[in-house]
Amino acid sequence: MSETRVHRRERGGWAAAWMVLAGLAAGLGSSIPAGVAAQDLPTVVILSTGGTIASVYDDAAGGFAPALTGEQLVQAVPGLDTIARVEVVQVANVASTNMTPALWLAVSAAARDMLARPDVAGVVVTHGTDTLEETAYFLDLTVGSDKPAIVVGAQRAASEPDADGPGNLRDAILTAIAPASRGMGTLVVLNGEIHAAREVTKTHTLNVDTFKSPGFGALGFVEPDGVRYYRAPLRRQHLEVAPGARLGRVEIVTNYAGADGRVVRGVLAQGGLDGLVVEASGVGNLASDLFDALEEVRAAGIPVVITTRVHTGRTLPLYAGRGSGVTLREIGCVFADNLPPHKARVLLLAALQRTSDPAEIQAIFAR
Ligand code: DAS
Repeated sequence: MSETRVHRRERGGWAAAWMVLAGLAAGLGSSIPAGVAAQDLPTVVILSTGGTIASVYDDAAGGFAPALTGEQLVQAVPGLDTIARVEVVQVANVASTNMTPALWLAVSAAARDMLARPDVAGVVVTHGTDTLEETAYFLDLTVGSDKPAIVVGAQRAASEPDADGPGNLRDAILTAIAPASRGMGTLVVLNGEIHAAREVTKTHTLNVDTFKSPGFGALGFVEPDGVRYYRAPLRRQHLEVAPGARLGRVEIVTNYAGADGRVVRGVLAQGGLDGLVVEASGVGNLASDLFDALEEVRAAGIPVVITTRVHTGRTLPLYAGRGSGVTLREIGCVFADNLPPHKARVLLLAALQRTSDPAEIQAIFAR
């Protein structure tokens, strides 16, 4: 069934459009050189992990589920053989809601190994969109190569007539081989936009125009004549995380009207907590009762990181009163700058490999 549906999309004229694009790009100095022999084309390694980009409709289950391999995703992109030599590594085939820190480590190690090969220009990670930005940020922190790692997904499953996966995958490969992508770290490419891993977030549940960098905008675009950048990410850092590392247990809790700290006390009582990320309100303020519970977490020596449920802007100790930013600073909480809770958790997990000292963790969040 999947084959039939994928081929139905190809018959829809995408292949013809691709030939026009490839021809245009060949003459306009993009990453598609004219008249280059196949063996001289850049090599891109696809690390396939699943997600909607690899999903087809499962009649028995009544919904979409990952089914296609990385090889099948590559085969659905017409004309790839004129721009890159593509190799595929199947790392997983899961919905990205089932990505785990252990899988992040596996993807990061594979990316590092592949980028260390002199013949590899870049890697492309195919991924579900739900947690794509977490994996992308982990890779940005840990891969440590000048060559790009591109993370790509799709909003329409491969079995749909308007599947956006093949076009997005083509754009991701073009971005991976573009010389201008060097030094940009891990990039997220969907819907023709190129975003920095630290800044990008999914903003719409269904629309194909979903990955945005609120407050900042895209770094660049994949256009008919090639990849074009307008700015570079400044807030990048490398944290060494060994492939066999044990990433700790870091939970996320949220502030809301009437938050009384019961969830925090429950998490603390279970034991084994290595860190806590709090999704505060506004510039970083909490209900007083939630603050009381956080004092217990801090008294146990566990790092606490303050983020906000507001979509743009940073957290800062600005207000006084029990639960305010000033009191959170007094008990040794770390302020996450403008990272959202799920990315603050990624950074905290990586930082905890080096230290659990709040001052040192604060310095890492300030970079
Ligand atoms: N199936 C979801 C996921 O794997 C959604 C998607 O990929 O767009 O994240």
